Amino acid sequence: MTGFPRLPEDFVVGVSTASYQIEGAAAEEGKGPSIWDTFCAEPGRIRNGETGEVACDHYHRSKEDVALIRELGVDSYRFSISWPRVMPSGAGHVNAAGLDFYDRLVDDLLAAGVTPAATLYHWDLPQALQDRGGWQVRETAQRMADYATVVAERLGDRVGMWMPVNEPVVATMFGHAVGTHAPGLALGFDALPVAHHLLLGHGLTVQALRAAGVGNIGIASNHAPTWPATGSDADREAAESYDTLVNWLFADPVLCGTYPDELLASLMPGHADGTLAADLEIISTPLDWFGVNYYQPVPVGTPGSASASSPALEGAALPEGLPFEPRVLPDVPTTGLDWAVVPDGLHEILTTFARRYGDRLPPLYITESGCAFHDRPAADGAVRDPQRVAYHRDHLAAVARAIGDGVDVRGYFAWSLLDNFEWALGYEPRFGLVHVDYDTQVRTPKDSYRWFQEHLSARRRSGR
Ligand code: PNW
Repeated sequence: MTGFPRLPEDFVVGVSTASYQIEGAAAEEGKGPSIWDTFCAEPGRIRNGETGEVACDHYHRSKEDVALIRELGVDSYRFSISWPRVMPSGAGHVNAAGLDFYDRLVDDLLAAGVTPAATLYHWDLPQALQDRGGWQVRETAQRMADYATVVAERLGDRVGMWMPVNEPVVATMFGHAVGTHAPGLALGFDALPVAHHLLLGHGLTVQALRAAGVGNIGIASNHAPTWPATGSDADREAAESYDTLVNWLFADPVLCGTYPDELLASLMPGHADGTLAADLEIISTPLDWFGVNYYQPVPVGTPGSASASSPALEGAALPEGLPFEPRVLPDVPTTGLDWAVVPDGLHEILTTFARRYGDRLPPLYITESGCAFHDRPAADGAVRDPQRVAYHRDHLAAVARAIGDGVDVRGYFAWSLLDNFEWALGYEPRFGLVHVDYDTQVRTPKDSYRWFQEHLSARRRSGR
């Protein structure tokens, strides 16, 4: 196996998961339905009609999973809290069994010497709130802050890192613009208010957590370097508008309190009545750190080319009349999902953040990076995933290079601990360091798990 990149002594190495993707127990012990329960029940939404009803059955196996995390030797575990498990109808009544589950998980992690890192919203909105307009209405942002207060009062003394929202860009674009994720709305540009309300939910939650005495708060925001498909002026312009829409529309308001573009700002709620500025103040409440989820760079050109559209779009039809078109990156290695494997893209997005935001940028974390393949146990029971070992080695090395270039990066969370429910793509793509047999729920550490384990324990022995 190959070497582990040299990283600062106190650099955090972790693994991550999300509630709907691993927990199962979708209707147990008082949990209310989420928009993903609803979405999965609609025919044709999820590959092979799969659902998160059982998933990795983590709700009943969290002790076994914490043991896997402990044995892996990571510093931290990033998980998400299911809002409808804690508040079945999104507001008001609190489900004691739900809070108890996370309370035990946090205690078990601490007993294992692992720092709990909690995401409050990883896309599983209570269905009852969707019925009242979901993220299309401002009210949901306030409900999120109320929910965060309930969680902080219970877990605030023990959770080491907090992320209000995971990937507002994917929730906006997939969930509301093209409709391939729950709640399955294809609103095109009319999805922009959703972005604003998710960001407002983030900001109000940061304030609620601070008011509850909780610190070390960030965000887990997906970012992709955007590359013009060719050197033509038209492609350059197309790439720039895509970049604005998927990267800076989400990072600028959080880090600078502004939208990147006057036209986009003019389409946001509150623009006409002058309340937008006050919202942006809330959205830019200072963070202790900023988390980047990184998967792949995206080449972008003008619409109407012969080249197939980006695999990241999962076959979704884009709204008509867009000024850009995501493309496929030629001649690079790809994952089992045909996602491009480009470690340099991680170095690039980190240095781009440092340059764009300068002194306004808090320390960075990589809150997700990983790759899916169709892993399965060999005859001898081993799960050999040399491509995943190389993926994490090379992406950690890209982080080490960014640190060498002066970017303050404090940690890297591999996506994911376990193979899990990959949203609309179901169970076929396997992102885990641990293989899950969905018939038996048997967990089998892959070679990539062994690789992390070996190097993390060596790092620990040498005092890093
Ligand atoms: C993230 N893209 O989603 C999520 O945070 C995870 O829940 C998910 O399992 C993981 O990445 C792997 O997909 C993304 O198309 C979904 O670029 C799609 C994209 C990126 C991230």
